Amino acid sequence: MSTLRMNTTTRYVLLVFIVIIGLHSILSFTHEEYGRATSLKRITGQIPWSSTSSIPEQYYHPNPAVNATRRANATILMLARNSDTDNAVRSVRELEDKFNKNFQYPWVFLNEEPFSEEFKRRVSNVISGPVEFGLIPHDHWFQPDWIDEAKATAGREKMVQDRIIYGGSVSYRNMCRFNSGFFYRHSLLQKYKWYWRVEPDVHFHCDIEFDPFLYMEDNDKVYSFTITMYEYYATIPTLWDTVKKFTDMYPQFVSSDNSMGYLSDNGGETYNLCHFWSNFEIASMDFWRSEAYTKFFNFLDEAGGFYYERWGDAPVHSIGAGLFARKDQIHFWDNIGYEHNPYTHCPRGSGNWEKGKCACDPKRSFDFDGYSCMRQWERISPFQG
Ligand SMILES: Nc1nc2c(ncn2[C@@H]2O[C@H](COP(=O)(O)OP(=O)(O)O)[C@@H](O)[C@H]2O)c(=O)[nH]1
Ligand SMILES: *[C@@H]1O[C@H](CO)[C@@H](O)[C@H](O)[C@H]1NC(C)=O
Ligand SMILES: *[C@@H]1O[C@H](CO)[C@@H](O)[C@H](O)[C@H]1NC(C)=O
Ligand SMILES: [Mg+2]
Repeated sequence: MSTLRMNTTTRYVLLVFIVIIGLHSILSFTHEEYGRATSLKRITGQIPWSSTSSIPEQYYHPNPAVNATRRANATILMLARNSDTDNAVRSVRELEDKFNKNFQYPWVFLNEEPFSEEFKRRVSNVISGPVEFGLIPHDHWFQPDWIDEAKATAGREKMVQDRIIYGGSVSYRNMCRFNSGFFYRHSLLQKYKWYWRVEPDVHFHCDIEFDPFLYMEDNDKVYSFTITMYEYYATIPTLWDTVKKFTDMYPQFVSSDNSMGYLSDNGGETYNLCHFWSNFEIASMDFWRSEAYTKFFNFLDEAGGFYYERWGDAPVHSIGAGLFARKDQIHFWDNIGYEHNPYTHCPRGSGNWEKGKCACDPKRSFDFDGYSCMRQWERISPFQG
């Protein structure tokens, strides 16, 4: 009986094998793309364990050495409104699943209004470690009295006419100014050096089984990003002139190994609008707390461009980090697959996509988009994947 079954099985397996080989040959000849995707050369080129990652093994979890003693002085930070509850919960849940369940870094949520019980309950339910909810002090959020409201109104009306995104919004301007110069002064954040900024409704497409904070600490980084792009000129027409006035006054703050080659195509005369997309940031708050950045932010704030124009925290952070830090202190995370509508960064470096089990399509990564500033970044910091 059993011999007969073996024979039947063997014959069956052989038949299936022959059919597959036949199909493969036919497809390879008739479909060029199929042939390329399955050729032996290509398959072996993609074997994940033969490739390297840009993050050394020691930062990966589980690693007894990391697990036992080392933790970064870090928090995960989200600014949100009560109306963001559903999207906030989704972002938190995703980052917990992909990263924080293995690390249990504390979360901090900030809002200029008290968080609702519903927000706190829903968010706490999906968090593995400690969580705190903070109220933003009035003066850190709202438009200061010394802003000329007539001028600010005229600026907003012009931007509405010109159909600039968020052009008519005061609350958006409050948010940009807060993110530029205030969040790291909040009392709940004083006890931390590092933060990871997360927004409602973002997506993490890969497992993040390494500790990005410790990597930054050990490698003397201060700022990091996943996506870089051009800013809308109409939101910052006088920003660069203001920056130049500041650096003329305080040349001692500008790093001799800065990222001007990323920010400007003509040695600093004009801004090329490149910036790190700040809805994702892993960075040092001590860098923002430094004398250089503090004086820089105050100088920009006094110029009033957060309200007369619509200066974003992304160009402000990018210019601050780009000028006051060394370029090697700014890190690009190829291996963090990240999406904020409408753009996605998907890992492209050797083995990063496989190692992170990424769900995104690397071909459609924003890095390759004409609107990406990756070329400008790689001009000063060639890609090492
Ligand atoms: N508490 C609070 N958070 C805000 C407000 N406006 C925006 N945010 C938060 O600030 C971040 C950026 O806002 P978002 O609407 O996503 O701007 P976009 O990403 O530039 O389109 C998100 O984390 C929002 O939840 C606001 O008026 N109050
Ligand atoms: C990490 O630490 C926890 C608590 O100390 C322990 O239970 C767990 O087994 C450790 N995991 C690894 C991989 O070392
Ligand atoms: C964490 O960093 C903050 C800001 O630099 C500092 O005040 C605090 O003492 C640090 N905590 C630890 C445990 O090192
Ligand atoms: Mg957003």
